[in-house]
Formats: sequence, structure tokens, C-alpha cells
Amino acid sequence: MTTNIHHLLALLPALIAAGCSCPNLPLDPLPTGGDSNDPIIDDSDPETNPFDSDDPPDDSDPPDQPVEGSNQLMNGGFEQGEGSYTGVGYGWETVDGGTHGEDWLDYHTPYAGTAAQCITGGWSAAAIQQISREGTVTPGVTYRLRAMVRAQKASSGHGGYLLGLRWYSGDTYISEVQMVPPHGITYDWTSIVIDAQAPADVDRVAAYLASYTDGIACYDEVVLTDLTL
Ligand SMILES: [Ca+2]
Repeated sequence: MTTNIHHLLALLPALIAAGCSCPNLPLDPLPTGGDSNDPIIDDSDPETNPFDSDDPPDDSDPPDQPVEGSNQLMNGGFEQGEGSYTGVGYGWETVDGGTHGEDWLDYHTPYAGTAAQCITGGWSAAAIQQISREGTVTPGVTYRLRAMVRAQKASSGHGGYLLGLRWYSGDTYISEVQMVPPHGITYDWTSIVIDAQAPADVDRVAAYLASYTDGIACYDEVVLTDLTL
């Protein structure tokens, strides 16, 4: 079964309006071809600071290098300020099809450096992504997306985070793999890892970071690597 995330996310307002009180929203996980795609969740030390917003940094640390090692993403630590999308880190783009909530760079409680990327769905869903350069993906090769995630569900009891890999051929979207289970709640910085094998006929991969309903999801230290390198 192939699950289209936009289709599922588009259903969320209707489910909420219908009074859905389920703690976990009905997003079906995508089949990912084995246990290797299960997220690896490592507990981290508790954080007690609230999710504050976008005050500017109070120092002049230089930005991250665009690419470090085998990371196929630029600005995975969100240290380079905004790019072309309001509140979204340089190199990343919004991909929520008009149901967008709000994005901001959080300079108060990043996992590392001076900033992290936060997203809230605003009773719907919001997502950002970054697509690797063309020719950076080889079909059949396993790729790993690793991100630090910190999420806060809203008083409604809903809200959470969702991340995954989206496969492209040039600029054409092909398919995607979401974390399994496809969403969850965490109050502290937690490491999430997704491994997925590139399907045939793709040459690019996108790291996809989302928040759904009115909770907040923050991301930092996002790394996308080819496990064969
Ligand atoms: Ca950072």
C-alpha cells in the first residue's frame, strides 16, 4: 500500500472537526520493506525549557558549512538563517499544499549550535523539505535520514511530528517513506533514524520534516547519508 501523505494530512481537519479524540491520528505507516526502516529512538536528557520563538541569536557564530562529510543536505543544523521561505531555514522549502501553519527558527532551545527549525500545523499540517542535488541518489542503495526531534503536543492532546524520505526523478515526485510508526510525541530532543532503499528510476531524495495539527515539532542536526559510503 502506498500512502500519499498529502492526502492523509488533508483529512486531518475533517477528522478533528468530527470530534476525533484518538491520541494517535490515523496516519497509516507506509510499507518500507523491512525492519530496517523502523525508527531508532534514543532517549536524551530531559529538557525543561519551553518552546520559545524567534529572537535573534546574541552572538556572531559563523554558519555551518553547506555540506559536511557525506551529508547530502545543506544547513541541516539550521544555523544559516532564513532562506526563500519565511521562518524556514536556508536551503529548505515548504511543501504543505496550502494548509500551512507556521515555521520559525528557534534560537532559545536548539539541540546544537544557535538555532533549530520549528513547525506547527495550526489545526492542519505543515511540512518542509530539502531535495538533494540531481544525480546524488543511486537506485537500490540504502539512504539514512537522521534528525534530532523535539515535539510538544497541544492542549487538545493532538499534535506531533512526522518525518521521512521522498524520492524524486529530477523535479518529479515518485514516492516516499515515512517513519514507522508515522508520528509520535516527544518532549525532549530525541534522535530519529530512518533507513530506506532508493527505488528504481530515482536520482534525488528529499528529507521531509512535518508537524501536524496544533502541536509543535522542532528539528535540528538533520543528516542524510548514503550508507554505502
Ligand atoms: Ca542547530
